[in-house]
Amino acid sequence: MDGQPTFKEGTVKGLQSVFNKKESSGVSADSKYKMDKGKRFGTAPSTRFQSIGNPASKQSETPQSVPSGSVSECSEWSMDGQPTFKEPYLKFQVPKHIEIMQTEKLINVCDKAEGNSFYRSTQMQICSLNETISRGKERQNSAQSETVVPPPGKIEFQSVTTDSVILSWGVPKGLKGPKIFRVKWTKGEWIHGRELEGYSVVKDAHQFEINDLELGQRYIFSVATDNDGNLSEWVENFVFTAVPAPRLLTKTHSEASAVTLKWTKGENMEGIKHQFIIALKSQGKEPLAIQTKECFKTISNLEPGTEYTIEVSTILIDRCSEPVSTTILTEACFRKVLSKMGLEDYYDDKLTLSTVLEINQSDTSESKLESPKSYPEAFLRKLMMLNANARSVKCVSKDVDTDKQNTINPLDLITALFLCSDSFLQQDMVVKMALCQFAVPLLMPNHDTREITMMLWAMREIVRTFSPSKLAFRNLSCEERIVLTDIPLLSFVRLGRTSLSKSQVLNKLLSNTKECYDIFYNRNMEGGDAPRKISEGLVEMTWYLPCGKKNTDKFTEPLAVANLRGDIRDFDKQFTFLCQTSAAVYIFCDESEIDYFKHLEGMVVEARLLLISSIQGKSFTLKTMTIKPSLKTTTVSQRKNTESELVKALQESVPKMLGNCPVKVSLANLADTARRCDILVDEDIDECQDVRKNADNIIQHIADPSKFKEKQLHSQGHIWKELSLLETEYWRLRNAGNENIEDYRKSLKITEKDLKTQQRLEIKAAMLRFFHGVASEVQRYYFLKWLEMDLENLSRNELSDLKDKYKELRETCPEDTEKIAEIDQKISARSLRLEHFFRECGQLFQCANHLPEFSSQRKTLEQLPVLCAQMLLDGFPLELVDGDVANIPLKWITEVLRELHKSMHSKSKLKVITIIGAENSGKSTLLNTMFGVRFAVSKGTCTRGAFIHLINVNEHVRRKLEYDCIMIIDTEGLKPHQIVQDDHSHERDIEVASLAVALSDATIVSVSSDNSKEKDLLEMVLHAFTRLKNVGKKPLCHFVHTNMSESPAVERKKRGKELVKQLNEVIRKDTRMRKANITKCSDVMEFDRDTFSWYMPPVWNGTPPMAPFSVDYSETAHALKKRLIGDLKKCQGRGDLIQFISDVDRFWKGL
Ligand SMILES: Nc1nc2c(ncn2[C@@H]2O[C@H](COP(=O)(O)OP(=O)(O)OP(=O)(O)O)[C@@H](O)[C@H]2O)c(=O)[nH]1
Ligand SMILES: [Mg+2]
Repeated sequence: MDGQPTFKEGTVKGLQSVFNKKESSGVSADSKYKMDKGKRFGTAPSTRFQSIGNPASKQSETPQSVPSGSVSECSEWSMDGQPTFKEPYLKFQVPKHIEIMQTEKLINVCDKAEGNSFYRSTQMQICSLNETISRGKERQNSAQSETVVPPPGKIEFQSVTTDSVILSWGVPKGLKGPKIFRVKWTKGEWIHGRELEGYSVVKDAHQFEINDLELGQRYIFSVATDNDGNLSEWVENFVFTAVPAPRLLTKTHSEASAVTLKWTKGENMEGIKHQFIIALKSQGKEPLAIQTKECFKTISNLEPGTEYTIEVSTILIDRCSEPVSTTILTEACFRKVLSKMGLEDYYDDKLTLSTVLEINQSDTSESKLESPKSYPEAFLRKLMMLNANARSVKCVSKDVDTDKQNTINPLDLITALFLCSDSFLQQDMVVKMALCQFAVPLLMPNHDTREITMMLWAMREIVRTFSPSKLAFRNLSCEERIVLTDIPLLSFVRLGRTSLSKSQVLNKLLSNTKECYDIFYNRNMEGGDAPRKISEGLVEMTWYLPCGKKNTDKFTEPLAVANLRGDIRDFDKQFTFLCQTSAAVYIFCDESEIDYFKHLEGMVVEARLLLISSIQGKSFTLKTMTIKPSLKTTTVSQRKNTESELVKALQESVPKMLGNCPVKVSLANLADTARRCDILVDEDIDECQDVRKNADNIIQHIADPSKFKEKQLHSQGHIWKELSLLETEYWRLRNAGNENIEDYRKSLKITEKDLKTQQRLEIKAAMLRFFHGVASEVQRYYFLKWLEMDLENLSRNELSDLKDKYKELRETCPEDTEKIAEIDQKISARSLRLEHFFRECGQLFQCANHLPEFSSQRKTLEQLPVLCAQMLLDGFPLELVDGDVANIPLKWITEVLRELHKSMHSKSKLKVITIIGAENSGKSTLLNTMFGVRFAVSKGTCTRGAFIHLINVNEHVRRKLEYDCIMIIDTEGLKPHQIVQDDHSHERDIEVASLAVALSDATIVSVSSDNSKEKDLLEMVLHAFTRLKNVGKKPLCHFVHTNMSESPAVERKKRGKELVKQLNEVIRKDTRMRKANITKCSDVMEFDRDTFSWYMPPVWNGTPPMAPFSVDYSETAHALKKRLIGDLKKCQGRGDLIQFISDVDRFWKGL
């Protein structure tokens, strides 16, 4: 009561003070010197305290050094009254003037103390600052009039945690030399009269750390300057120790208008009564706060498709912790998202391929994107033309807000389109996306039905050529249907949000070149940062395929790579599926979240698990993780500080993870796992599976394609071949010699009649199955697709080898025509594709009139043209000229086209575009790119004969263009060195080209970049143009130079002029043409001197198979298409399909 500190009940286990020491180890004076466990006051947790050296006193003379953070317990007292510390604890110096009498609990009674004494609670003095105080008092008394000890500056708190505080104070004004400060603190409102929590003396430091405080409590701190025993005024400040924040906040469920969250209590909160406050924030909305006692909460009435930041804090009495937060995106109102993109009608009534391929405004005029409703079409049109920029669709407005509203994440766009497309358009999109090197959907979420679907059917059409190490060293490659190929699967997923873009890391990992391809769409790309509303949970897939060149390939073996969009916590099914199917799963996560994996302990995981753990997104460490029997992580790489270091580490890790015998699986075999994980498989629907059996049934009976054709497709065998010879001879009179033409033709007719009697109309088992397969309208497309794919699988390797040999011979020994003819024959014999089945249909149909009029078989056969017409409308090509016999089954074609005309309600005014040119010069590829069609271009196929595709003109532009559809004719390549054969079939290429030119309104002539063959080729082209007399019109003509590297416009113009010169030169030297009064190329074709010559860049932007399709190629093809469509309008009218039928008949016979 006399202003001296007294002791209350309790025990002081030790009294320590730590003085600022400069560590001998070189640790700066700022280092924290930790005291022993500290004084324990009453029931309060032990309090550790540390003084933190003042940088200004670094040169402190105090000799002892104490290692930073060492804690010692005061255990005995030295003779001079100073406490010492037992080994291994270090000795601390306690100021001499503090006389420790006995450890006791302290209370502060010296708020305005002139000196300090310490009393036991029994009021018995146990420690005093006797000497100092008395001396101090004296001095003070005497100096009171002279000097007042300046107090320390304001107390500030450098750090406040749940159990520690670092306080600092300012330097006392005007005080020189070493300084001593007294620090005392207590819990509660007032320091005066309260039980002291702690007391310390700090020398030459202005900072002090106190540990082991109670959480969420108000602490008052007082500091006074001690100048040689004289105390200044006490400076006071208070602070609340932090309340522990809740932990592991996760979203357990979310839908359009509600979300359920759970979390765990903060550290050390067990047994302490507290609550939580949930704050809900969203841009443009009033924040909302909800209080709860539980560790979970369902929040309802949220806005669909909106991003919310949710913060949860602990509340302890009136104190609130720091919040833990998470951002959630409520599920969008699915239909609303579709409606924004103008797709709502297609969710129930799916988009089809033929609609997408229609000619519309974008082919006739420059149209700008005006709203998100135009995005789907813009994307699809570009994708159909294999434009690798297809995903960058955005309408630009001047207004930033409108701009933001119009932005749609391309992943949402792609998801919406897949959900609104029929299975065949899906297949087509996937094939084209793969060619553009876009990742394709593997697991497709439907936020409407909450189902997830494995897109196996959609991926079935992807065929890729690559060169794994076992083939690379022999310079070979293989062509494989990717879903049937056993390839190890690597999955990449994330836990929580990561600062790093997983997709971008993957793009860098999988790109062979420095310039990385945007395989996976990522947040750094246009629209990539827009919130994903319906594509969360999407698993995309791509493949790394080696080209076999050491300097190019990043990996020598093929890899399948899956990428889950969204947090694994939200997409359990997808994550489980990936863990069960992948060889390795790489998980991006933050170090602080690793505890989450405890949830997975004991789970059966087939894949090796790897963590790419980051510390607040700043550095990354690769760790392996096992969760059985319990969670264990092992670091396998040093810390990587940059993205490129991480990519490099991953590149090294992948082969190591896969080892020598990685788990390889084909996607087709993963369907069972998907079903077990409650994931639907797109091809499980009845209409797809029922006809699969039919197709399988046909395939099972094909051991040898050529024998199969002989036995099961016998109508197209030798009789048809001989009949074709006779027919064409009847029209062309090649061997008539001097014989009377009438007599000669009569004799041919007699032979023909004989042959026809030998024709047996016998429908074999395979054809019966085929008819069964195509009978149902719903199932037809599935059946044809199964059969087409299965047939291709059957002979792909053999045909691919034969085609390689053929190509090699043509290039190295073009004069060895016999050998070339032999291989050509083999290719023809071994080929078995859909067109062979349709040929058989044609032949059977042509003989149907041999059957009794009302027989069921005849009825079936008579239905075939209708089916075939429907197929054409659905986007399958039709064989116009049978490449094996060099003939057109005229009756059949006529009937099919007539049925087509009927199906189009007699609105079939058409224009015809054809392509002719050098073999293997990319003709089919160009047409496919221009019109999105599917002429055969795979490694093992070459076009034989001619095929047609029909493209509809959209209702909106029909009137403008004045035609209803475009017929596209792809033809067999012209071969400069003719194959010697005795049956004139070697003239097939030129006949086909001539027919195509005669039928066309516009002809594209494809000239390969190989100059040595250009002259021969131009000669053949001109022959094709002049062979048919009396056609009555000249087609528009464009010359396309394929595989051209960039050349300046001036040079192109020059080359265009040279080309005209070259053509005229050929005509001048050609006697046949001169005879026909043709003196210049403009006599046989229409062309614009300045613009008729086109230069197509190489199709691949880099080295395939990892290179994407060239954007330049696609855009040049688009420009050509637009030009042609515009020009076609100017051509004189040619009538409708009925007219076309008669043209085919007239021109084929008149060749
Ligand atoms: N590297 C490269 N390959 C190309 C290019 N254009 C086409 N190809 C490839 O060459 C092969 C043949 O292309 P097609 O489009 O079938 O050529 P085509 O002229 O129709 O061939 P035929 O019908 O057999 O005369 C295919 O594998 C194409 O992918 C090109 O510019 N560069
Ligand atoms: Mg072709």
